[in-house]
Amino acid sequence: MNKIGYLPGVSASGMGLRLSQKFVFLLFLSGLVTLCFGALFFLPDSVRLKRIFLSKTESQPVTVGSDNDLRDHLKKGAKDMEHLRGITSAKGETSTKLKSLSRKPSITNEAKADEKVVGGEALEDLTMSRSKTESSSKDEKVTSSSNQRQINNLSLTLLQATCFQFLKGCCCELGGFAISLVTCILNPLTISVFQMMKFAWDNYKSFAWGKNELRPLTKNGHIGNMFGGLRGASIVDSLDTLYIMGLIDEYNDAKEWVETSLDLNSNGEASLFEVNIRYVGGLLSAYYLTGEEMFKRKVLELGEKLLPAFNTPTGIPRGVINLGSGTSWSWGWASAGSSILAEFGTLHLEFVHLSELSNNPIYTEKVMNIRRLLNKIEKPHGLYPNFLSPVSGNWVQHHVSIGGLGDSFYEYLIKSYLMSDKTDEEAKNMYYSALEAIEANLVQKSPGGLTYMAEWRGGILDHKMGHLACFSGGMVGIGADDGAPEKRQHFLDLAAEITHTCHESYTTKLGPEAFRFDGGAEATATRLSDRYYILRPEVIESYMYMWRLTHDPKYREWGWEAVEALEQHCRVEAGFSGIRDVYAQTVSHDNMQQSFFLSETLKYLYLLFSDDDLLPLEDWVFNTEAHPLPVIRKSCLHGEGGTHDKTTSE
Ligand code: DMJ
Repeated sequence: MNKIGYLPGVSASGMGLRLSQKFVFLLFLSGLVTLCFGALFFLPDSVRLKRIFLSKTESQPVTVGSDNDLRDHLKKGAKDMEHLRGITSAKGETSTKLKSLSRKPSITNEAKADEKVVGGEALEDLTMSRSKTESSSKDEKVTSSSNQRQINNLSLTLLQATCFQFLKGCCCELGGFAISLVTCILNPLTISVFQMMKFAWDNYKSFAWGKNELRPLTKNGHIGNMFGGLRGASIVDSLDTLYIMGLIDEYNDAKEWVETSLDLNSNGEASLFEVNIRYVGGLLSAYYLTGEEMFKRKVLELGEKLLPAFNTPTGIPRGVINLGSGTSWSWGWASAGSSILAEFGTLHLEFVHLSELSNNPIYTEKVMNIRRLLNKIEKPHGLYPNFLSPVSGNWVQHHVSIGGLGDSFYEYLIKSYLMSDKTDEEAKNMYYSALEAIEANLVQKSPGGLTYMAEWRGGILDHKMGHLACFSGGMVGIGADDGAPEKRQHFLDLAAEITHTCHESYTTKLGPEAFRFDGGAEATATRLSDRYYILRPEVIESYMYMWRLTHDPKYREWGWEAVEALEQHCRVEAGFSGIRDVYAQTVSHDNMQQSFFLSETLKYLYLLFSDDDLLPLEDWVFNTEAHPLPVIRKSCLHGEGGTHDKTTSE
């Protein structure tokens, strides 16, 4: 029966509407039709209409014959896109430029032309120059083709999202339609990230569905060995991003796959850490955002399978677990059978929520036991080394890093405090003591005035910072409010300085895996082996937090630079790919679309360009894979209220 039939006084047929109701409805409807189709007719080139409304075979082939034609296209595109390029212009102008982006984008050139640009002529454009001055004119050129593609994409997405929604024709969807239309028109920045997500997802779905990650050059799936027998890492990692962006059909496909095909009875060597941050984190946040019980069932089933990893003399879990047999062991490469700080120290947020959802304290007990041991063990200069024996409970090596092997342990200390509604004093104290030790021993200023966090090897400083360590700008920022009040500004300054340094490492708008500050280097990778970029999120993550904390427009400006660079250098025919050398003249792709690109990089970009009330930081804490988990309100810790009162997600 038609839903409308249930409304009192209104018959199932529109004929039963009163005249005034009919009039309002028709007015609304015709407004939408006019807007939708008017948008098409006001667009500059009608060939595009055919491309949108006709199938591929019916549409007129667009030929881009000579290089001159192509250049004409590029020029035209560049002109139409001036307002978008303006975003990366002089600082003072940025906020005006950002505002100017709120005007409706217009379609410029042909998608076919874009393809040609990407595939052929643009090879020259898709190069990266190491020096900033060398690269500037090239960047201009690259920007025009990318911008042209961007605006086509924006317009297409706008038209698809709005017209398709409309043509579905359901009255109750009109509200959603209006909202997406407003969002599209008012915020082309978020819609371009939305479009990137859709592109990444669609290609994953076409070529790698059910596999862990997409190989976008060879157009096939990658399974890898991090998740044991678990599959669909990109699906689980994407659930919340799709949902937040309003990609509801895509979210529904993902949900259905999780329900019918995510097999948790797998055998194989899984990383406890990776399964926790991606699968447990992804399912938890999908549950909290949508309220779908199926996600809760799945995550509790998975959580139980992780528990045997903690069966060690100290309760410090080993890094690898067979989810089928429950046997666990340490990574072969970790010295003397040790466990890794960033791995066993990055379970707290998810495990506390597993206890919340299951009403079983065991998960919280496991992570509190880790916390206790770390709190009481002696620490060299107050620092936490990266390797610890799960047998003796002693440090195995004195290598300290805020980047790889250490990073998210520090992140989870402050986030545990925030997620506990600021009641977890132990986490807070451990965080600020650790930060004090980091500042005293690791934080350095380069000759060029850049602040960075060096690594520490038994007392000797290694003047290098990893891309992974760039999350720390955001971390120091979100913790600024809760330390000593007189240090608030100091922490905000430190956060801003680190984020600035990380932005500096993005010489070519994308940054290397590690960069150095010795031998004359100022945030540049000096080793060939450090020059790759695998679509990592950390720098953008810090932009997002710093934007939320300061509203300094430079963070959005920097985020937009990253969007452009991702489009120019990482977008390939069937998805996004990492690149092998951020300084190389000719781009070489690594053929991998990492699942964290969908989960983190694109989500942080989307949040960076969205209003602060989309997942407000007072109510949500992001796990290290950017899966939002709700703050657990104080009242529930004292047993007040049911499950539904416990979090802020409802
Ligand atoms: C992600 O899986 C997580 O952010 C993790 O904490 C570190 N590495 C990747 C992204 O770079």
